[in-house]
Amino acid sequence: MRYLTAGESHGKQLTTIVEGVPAHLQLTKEDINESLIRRQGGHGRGRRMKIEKDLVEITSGVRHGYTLGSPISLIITNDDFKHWKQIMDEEPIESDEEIKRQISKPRPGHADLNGGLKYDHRDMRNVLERSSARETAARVAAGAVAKKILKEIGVDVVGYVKRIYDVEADDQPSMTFNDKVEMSNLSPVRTLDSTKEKAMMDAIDQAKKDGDSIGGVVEVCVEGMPSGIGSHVHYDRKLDGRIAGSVISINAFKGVEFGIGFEAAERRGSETHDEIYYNSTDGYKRKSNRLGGFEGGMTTGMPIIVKGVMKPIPTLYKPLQSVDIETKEPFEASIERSDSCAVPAASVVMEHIVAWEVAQAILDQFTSDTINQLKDEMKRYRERIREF
Ligand code: EPS
Repeated sequence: MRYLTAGESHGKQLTTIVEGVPAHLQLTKEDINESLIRRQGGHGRGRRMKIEKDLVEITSGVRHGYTLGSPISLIITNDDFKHWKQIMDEEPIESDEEIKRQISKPRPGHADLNGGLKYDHRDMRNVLERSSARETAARVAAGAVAKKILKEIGVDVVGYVKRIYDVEADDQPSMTFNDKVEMSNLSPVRTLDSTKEKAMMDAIDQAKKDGDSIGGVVEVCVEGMPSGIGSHVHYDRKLDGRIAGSVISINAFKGVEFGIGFEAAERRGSETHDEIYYNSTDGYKRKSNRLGGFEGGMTTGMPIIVKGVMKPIPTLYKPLQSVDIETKEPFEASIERSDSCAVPAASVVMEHIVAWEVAQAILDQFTSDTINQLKDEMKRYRERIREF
């Protein structure tokens, strides 16, 4: 299974093509819209999210509510395009002079300058339109398809906020998976720790008042995975490696860790690894999950627990120093409309990105021309490893 996305932030539409989805999977646009709507919310979002109503149109690969096994194309229209038609239209124009809202002032922290240098775009709008986190809507659409596949084989994925700026949510070890889904959906900052919600919102409001932005940490939990998904035999088949690469590819993400992660550096081996037990009902089990569900690039059968850190969004009302590429003179960075904190939305994005990698690894491992084939194979595999 693979996917491609296309689309500029203020262009006509975002397009996702997903290829390799098993046939006969029940899939409707409501399945995808639910994810898209979740991504749009969260305290700290800017005005753009009031303009957009992200709803998907399925234009291929699905007939009468079921996948055909052919490529699925998903379209999300940018409602803001009507305000940008002149600026973003694909038709040729007489002279470059006519191009409005050209950008010659690169914003620190964005792709503007590096992309401008690489692709020789002196109007750096040609870079920022694609580097914008708007693209994550298209990735969430792909992830929503992955989540549907996973649901059929008893694997569930949820993302939530662990930290915003200096406010850390406590772990909720007794919370069930469904509670996590419900709590994160009810919380304006998508956290499971309701006692920290107000402090998180206050931190966002304060940053906004100061013309600044803040980041945070999001966590994704995957339940229902059998052991042995991924592989130890080659670097690019290690599932934790694939997830890590994919998480870092989310706009503004700077770090990733599984389980205790960086804390492992401060612990002894005896306090780090997860001891192995066996009983005939469950098969092999661990009493702890310090390694976040991975050993040797493969799942251990414990929940996958992965965190990602998002830097503060670099579009600031509080100016940072930069250089105009036309005059080569210093200036204080231009003001663009922005979110002051998109960490709650990023938890939804990361949930879908992790779901994609997990589903892809499963489809790599088992025959999956049809969803029933995949279900049968997974059932047999779960039985085999229980008796191993
Ligand atoms: C973004 C800037 C803002 C965000 C946008 C990402 O958009 P605009 O420049 O139109 O105000 O709202 O995020 C989205 C559009 C989205 O769908 O998440 C940026 O510069 O990355």
